[in-house]
Amino acid sequence: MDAFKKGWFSETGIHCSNKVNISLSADNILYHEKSAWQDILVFENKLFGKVLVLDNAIQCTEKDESAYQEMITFLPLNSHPNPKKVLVIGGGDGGVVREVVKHPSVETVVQCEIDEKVIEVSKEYLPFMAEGFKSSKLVQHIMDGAEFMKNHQKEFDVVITDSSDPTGPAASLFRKPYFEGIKQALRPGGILCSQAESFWYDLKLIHNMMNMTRELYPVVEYASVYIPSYPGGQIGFLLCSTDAGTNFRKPQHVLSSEEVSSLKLKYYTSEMHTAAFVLPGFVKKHLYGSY
Ligand code: SPD
Repeated sequence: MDAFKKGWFSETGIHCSNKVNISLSADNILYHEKSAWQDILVFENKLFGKVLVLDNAIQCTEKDESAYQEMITFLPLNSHPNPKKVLVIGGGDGGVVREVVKHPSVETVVQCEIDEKVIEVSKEYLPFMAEGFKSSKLVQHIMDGAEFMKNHQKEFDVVITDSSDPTGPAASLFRKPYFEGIKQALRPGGILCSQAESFWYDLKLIHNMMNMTRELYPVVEYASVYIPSYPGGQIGFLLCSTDAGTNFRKPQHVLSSEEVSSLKLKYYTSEMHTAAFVLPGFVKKHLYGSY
């Protein structure tokens, strides 16, 4: 694999038009195989810890995964008045399920992951994320989430899409029919949160995602998170609500510092929730039309 040169892993992603390399020293390769769906790599870096890579794109590192998993989970869950049933599409490493099951009002988490191998690899090499799989709240299906939703209408309070990049097995998760499917799967007042890439490299894609979902949902927002191991050091989430009264910037439940600590949250606080919607001027102008 070209990505390994002299002990370094390099992500040369489509985001960066193959003009930027994000490199981490691969100090110890723990696993590298092709599944039926994608290339799966796990290695160790002395600074970032264990690193999961799918099809040459870094998915998570031990050092900063909490930022992604907590925000993609608690932004939608704490924007809903009483989330009881949650659907996670993708998320085979288990980090998002680990966070969803922490939420006190959540009774059931259904997960649809298409690639069983990612779950197996995570259980073996990334137990700090796979721990969510042990929860009795979890019902797991190895299948395409879009197919699953066709037979599960008006069933979920929150749908979370924890996908890899918009190429390969995840490409359809960034298109309008997928967001129409989620709308059907949501109960009244339901909320969706989807991985929506970086404003530094994917502003056009984010703009398209927001425009297509504005035709389906009365409230559509983009929230931003710092993740040093992703290209641009940043990634964002698309949040849509079926309830016109939803204000994503104002969490329904403000967490006390005792709650932040008992939920073992490292990145998410109610302040970070609100701050995630404050965007740089050029991003705000492009996505919302004014500064
Ligand atoms: N560009 C990489 C985006 C990765 C998003 N998926 C992360 C999976 C963490 N559970």
